[in-house]
Amino acid sequence: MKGWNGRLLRVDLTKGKTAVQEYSEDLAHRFVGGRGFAVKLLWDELKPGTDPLSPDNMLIFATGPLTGFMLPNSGKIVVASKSPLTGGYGDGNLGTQASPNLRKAGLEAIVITGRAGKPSYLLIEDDHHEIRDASELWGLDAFKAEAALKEDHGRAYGTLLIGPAGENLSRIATVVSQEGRAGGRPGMGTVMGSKNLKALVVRGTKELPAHDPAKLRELGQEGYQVILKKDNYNFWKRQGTMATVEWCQEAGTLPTHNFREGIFEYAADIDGNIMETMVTKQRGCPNCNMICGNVIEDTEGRESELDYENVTMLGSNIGVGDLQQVGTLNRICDELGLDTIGAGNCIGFAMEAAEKGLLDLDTAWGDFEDSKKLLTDMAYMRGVGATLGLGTKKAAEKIGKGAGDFAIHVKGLECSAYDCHLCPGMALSFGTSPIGAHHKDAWVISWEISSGKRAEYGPEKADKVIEFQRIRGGMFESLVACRFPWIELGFELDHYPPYFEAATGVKMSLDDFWALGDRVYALIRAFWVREFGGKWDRHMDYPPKKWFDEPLTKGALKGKHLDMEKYDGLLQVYYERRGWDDRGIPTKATMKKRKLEKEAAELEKYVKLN
Ligand code: PTT
Ligand code: SF4
Repeated sequence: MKGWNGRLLRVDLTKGKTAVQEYSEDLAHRFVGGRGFAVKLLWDELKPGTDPLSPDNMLIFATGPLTGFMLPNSGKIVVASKSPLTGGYGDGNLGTQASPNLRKAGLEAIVITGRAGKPSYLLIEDDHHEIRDASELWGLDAFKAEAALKEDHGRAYGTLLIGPAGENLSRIATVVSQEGRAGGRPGMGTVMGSKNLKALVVRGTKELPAHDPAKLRELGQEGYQVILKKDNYNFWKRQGTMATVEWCQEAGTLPTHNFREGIFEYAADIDGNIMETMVTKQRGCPNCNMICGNVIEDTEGRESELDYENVTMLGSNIGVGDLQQVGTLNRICDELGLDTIGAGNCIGFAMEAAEKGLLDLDTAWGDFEDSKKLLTDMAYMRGVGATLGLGTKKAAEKIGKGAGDFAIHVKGLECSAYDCHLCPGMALSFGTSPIGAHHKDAWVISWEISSGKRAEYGPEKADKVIEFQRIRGGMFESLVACRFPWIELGFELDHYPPYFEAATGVKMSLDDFWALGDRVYALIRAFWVREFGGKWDRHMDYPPKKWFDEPLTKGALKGKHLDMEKYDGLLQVYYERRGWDDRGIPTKATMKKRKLEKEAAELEKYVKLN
């Protein structure tokens, strides 16, 4: 096999053993890499009903066939597992030096099972694989632990690690890297902590097996040039994702006070324009020439790397209208290894619960000191943080008294930063995302608002969600390349099939990539259904109740809310287009079309397929 090393590393932390395994060409050709590999491995090997925090759960890190080559924005990695937050399939995607290093160590993926007897870290140096003692790192925040590992091993080593949130099994813990990159929102850091695994440290120096190295070099150089010449390049370099604050404020979709208002009085104090005046440096992922991580000084003079989601969820959603304060909350999340989106939702939820007298908590919207304390308590799972750190769904179940009505999540994963009271297409995107409410698979909101049919529930919205899910959730997550060149600068999708062919020698058209996306989606859905069995129900694909029942309270969109019956109709169109039945389960014919006959037979053991 060219393009793929054809090898993955198995790590059993209970036994303290590692082993390299060759995988089949069929896996490479049918599932490509990244998310495709992850869901196939989880489907084949994880016993249904496994407790996500038990040693039996699998934690997977997977690169793709473009990783490690000098191709635009190819320095990312997928981290996946059965999620302790949702009980279903979970994954995330982050930029890290560990990713190209892993491929150059001759591996595409790492599959970790078991639980180490004491805090440990995994060291990979080409063909040397070792589980090492991490007792001295345990308890350190992610920045300090990373610095210690780099000091021991050198700066050329890539690291993936958890902070105290993962160690203490906060369910909203992510995996972090490079002081500002984080991924795995559905509790991937929690799973890592449950395995007593503090970090992965990776160095690879081998040549990658390219099908056509000269062509790859030529295509890569050309791709970087095309990106540099894109019209939006300079603006992107100045503001990155932070431009979205202003845009969302204008569109009335800025999460404010736990997704109640859609506009924020102090939006201009936390947006990309004000950030531009404060930026001290920029950081980003490997192999990228459109670096987008903007760093400012927080209230204590420390570096904090801002992104739209972080700033909104820790800013307007909890009422904090000072960018340096938001920077501090963001920095705390990165140090603790807490997902900013989950954390901002949990604090917003807590503030609303306190306001309604449902939670014994003396706080108010915008209270910076309380927010800092809540973050720390959620990471260490102490005090009220022990409830909130379970995520909004489970916290609401514990609190009772109708608290679930304002818990903003889908399937247990908190919504990212788009208020959808008047965006049914984006609500469908959250509803049908394969990991719970995340915008990453189908960010249709910009198209929806500019379409002139924002309030409508027409079938074209289901089509658009599927189109985006194929591109973003299928192609980019399986190639494991950053989607920003395409979605933010208009870097043409046609670049990717030639990259793939030069790397692997395998021809895949864009249509073939969409088919890959559909296969991955069908299998992820099968995974969820197998886990939930008879409890699976189409209502799991509904967005938060609040968007239906509690109209927006401010601004031009005051009074707007989603319509339950119309949403259900849109969901039905989505199911029909996907070849899924009324329950949202792929039919036998669809599984066959996606070349998943064996998987369909397995699924039939749990539910009857139509
Ligand atoms: C991602 C989610 C996002 S999505 C953001 S900001 W965004 C938050 N970032 C966090 C953070 O930072 N620290 C922290 N402690 N928690 C955080 N939680 C939130 O996590 C990220 C970029 C961004 S910035 C986005 S959209 C794009 N995401 C991509 C993706 O998902 N796939 C892909 N092929 N390309 C992508 N490119 C962009 O990458 P999750 P990163 Mg992140 C600090 O992983 O779990 O999906 O959650 O990886 O290296 O930081 O780059 O406005
Ligand atoms: Fe990373 Fe930003 Fe570059 Fe994407 S555009 S690869 S998120 S630095």
